[in-house]
Amino acid sequence: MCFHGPLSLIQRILPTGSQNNGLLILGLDNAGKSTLTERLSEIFNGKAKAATVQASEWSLRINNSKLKLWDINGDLKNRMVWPNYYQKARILIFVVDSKDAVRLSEARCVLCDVLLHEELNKAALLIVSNKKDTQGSLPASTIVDLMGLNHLQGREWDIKECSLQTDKGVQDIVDWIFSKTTKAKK
Ligand SMILES: Nc1nc2c(ncn2[C@@H]2O[C@H](COP(=O)(O)OP(=O)(O)OP(=O)(O)O)[C@@H](O)[C@H]2O)c(=O)[nH]1
Ligand SMILES: [Mg+2]
Repeated sequence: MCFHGPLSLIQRILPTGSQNNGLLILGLDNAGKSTLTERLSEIFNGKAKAATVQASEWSLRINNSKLKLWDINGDLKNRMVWPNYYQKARILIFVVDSKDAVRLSEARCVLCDVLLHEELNKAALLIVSNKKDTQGSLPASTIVDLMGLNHLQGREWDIKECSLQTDKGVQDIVDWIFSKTTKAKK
């Protein structure tokens, strides 16, 4: 299933800039994308800023260069604008709520739809299994199974567990982003 929306809505929130070197943060609503975005901004830039309503564009300072980051809302209505960002994404982070077992099948379908877009064929993919502080949080192995990640073919991907509330695991995500941006420069 693909989400394509009215042109007027799409044009309102087109990403700026032309390089294909951005970091795109996607996932279902309530997964923790904006919380992760603000944390990354604090870590890389030393400060956070409030997110806008539908999509927010950030600039992270990594190794004396800038990485554009887009955090787009994950509710059904806003998913139709996601494809406008695919061409600019070199890195894709897909955030899931590890305690929300009921919505993991929805997350799987949504990720599947995203990865069908060939603009993202070369993007490095990280699944962030968030909310590890919560009771009933599923282990990474279960997330991998339920999301069918082992069936992804011809794609570099990884999974990191974290709690954005306690900060546990966030450094691993930062290191992963760092390694991908450094690798891309070589
Ligand atoms: N317990 C817990 N709550 C979290 C964690 N990360 C985020 N939250 C909470 O989850 C809720 C949703 O977080 P957001 O970052 O707004 O989620 P989002 O993915 O940006 O959601 P949309 O913008 O609606 O697509 C907020 O109340 C956060 O405080 C976490 O690691 N643990
Ligand atoms: Mg958000």
